[in-house]
Amino acid sequence: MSRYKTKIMLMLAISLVTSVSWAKETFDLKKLNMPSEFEQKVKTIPQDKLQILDSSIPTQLLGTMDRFYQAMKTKSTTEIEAYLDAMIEVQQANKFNPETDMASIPLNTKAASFNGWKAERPQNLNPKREPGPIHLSRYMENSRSGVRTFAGAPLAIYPEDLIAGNVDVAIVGAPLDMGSYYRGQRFGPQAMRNEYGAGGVDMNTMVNPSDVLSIVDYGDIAIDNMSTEISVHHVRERVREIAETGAIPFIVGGDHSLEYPDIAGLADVHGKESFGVVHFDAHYDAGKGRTHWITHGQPVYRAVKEGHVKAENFIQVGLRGPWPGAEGFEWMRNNGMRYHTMAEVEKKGWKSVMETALSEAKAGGKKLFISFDVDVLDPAFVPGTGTPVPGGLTMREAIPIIRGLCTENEMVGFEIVELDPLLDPTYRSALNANFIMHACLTGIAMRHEGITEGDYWSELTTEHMQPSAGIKGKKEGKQVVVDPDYIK
Ligand SMILES: [Mn+2]
Repeated sequence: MSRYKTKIMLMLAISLVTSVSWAKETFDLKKLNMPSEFEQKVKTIPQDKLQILDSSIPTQLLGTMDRFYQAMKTKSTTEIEAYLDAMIEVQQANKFNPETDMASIPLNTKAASFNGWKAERPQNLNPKREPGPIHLSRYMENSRSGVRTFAGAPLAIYPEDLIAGNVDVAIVGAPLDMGSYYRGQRFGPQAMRNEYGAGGVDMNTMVNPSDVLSIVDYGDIAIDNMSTEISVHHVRERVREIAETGAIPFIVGGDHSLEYPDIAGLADVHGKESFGVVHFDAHYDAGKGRTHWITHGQPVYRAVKEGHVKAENFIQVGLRGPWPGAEGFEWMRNNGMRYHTMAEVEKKGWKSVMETALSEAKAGGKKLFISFDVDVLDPAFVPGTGTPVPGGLTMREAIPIIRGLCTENEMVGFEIVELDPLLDPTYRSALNANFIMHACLTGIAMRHEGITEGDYWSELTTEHMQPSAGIKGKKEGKQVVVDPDYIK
């Protein structure tokens, strides 16, 4: 028997077995709740054809089952059967067919440069230096001088640099955009390095994370821009490497596929189910059962499914738009997941929703990871993202909750994803992304200084204390003395 014939026989056998086992669990037609008029008409149609009515195809075509039955009212039995056959054909066409489909295009494992995208330079070619963060500017204070880095921070290249520098936060770029069909997120890290806002004092609290913490720019993680699957594996290794030194990884994407390797890499170090996640996003990103196992629409499902984070320690904030439908919300409910939609914000107000989310994050009693998709912000603030949805958070809403979460919880990591500077010819998307990152850096710095209340405010910047402060200043000789010859 030829190999081809064997294959056909095997397929026949498989389909026979599956159809037999399928027939055994007899399908209950009652489940369909068919209107009696329709039931009468389809009496002579084989029952296995009617089973298509239990799939999503009739509602995909006609919206609701009511509308389907309405449309069938004027049809004859023959016409209905033809309609069912057509739907069965659609169902079959959707499925993987080993005869015509390639499940994957195999990689060329013979390529001399198969791992070229991530192979490391031999370190002995580098000039000798003491390990530790390297400043890329010859100037003391001008953070715009030298080479641009995240938050104007010094650079670190190897884990030894993180250890020697006692680094608290390592900000690392992950320029991956293959997980999104709207590309350009790979330019996120360079846009955030070029824009300001991630460094310096925070006026709300008068805490300066750049002074309090040892922060570094850890460069960009190598990405195979032809493959999300291969890239996420390497991202996981690099996130793990940072966390192993005790530094908190801040991952700058890149698309939201990164949430999966970021969470998995942290779970490798801190332990599975050892931390909670607050996911800021217009979308819930818990898609499942798709052709590709990992895309920017599925990291949440994958992280939960592999057991890195418990659904009940997962909080979603900012959901809106057309996705998910009821099924997605039911999945979250059934798995103990918390969610705060923009609809809830409309109903209860931001302050109330923010307080609930903050207390839920703390109540978990776990360490925390924040996943911040910039599309949680209104497109007015971030037009530079691939899947914008109107009606989002303002910067004034987002900043206090991020700062609060990073102050009140022990952070294991933070990611900011989906910034696509190609879609925003202005500065604002990257600027706002930097200020969000700064809010979390500030929170971590506050905690470092012993402040653990998320709603802490600097008295100096929130109360002018006049006239008493001015009177006191005058008494102490601290007031400006008028000099009529000033700059003459
Ligand atoms: Mn997302």
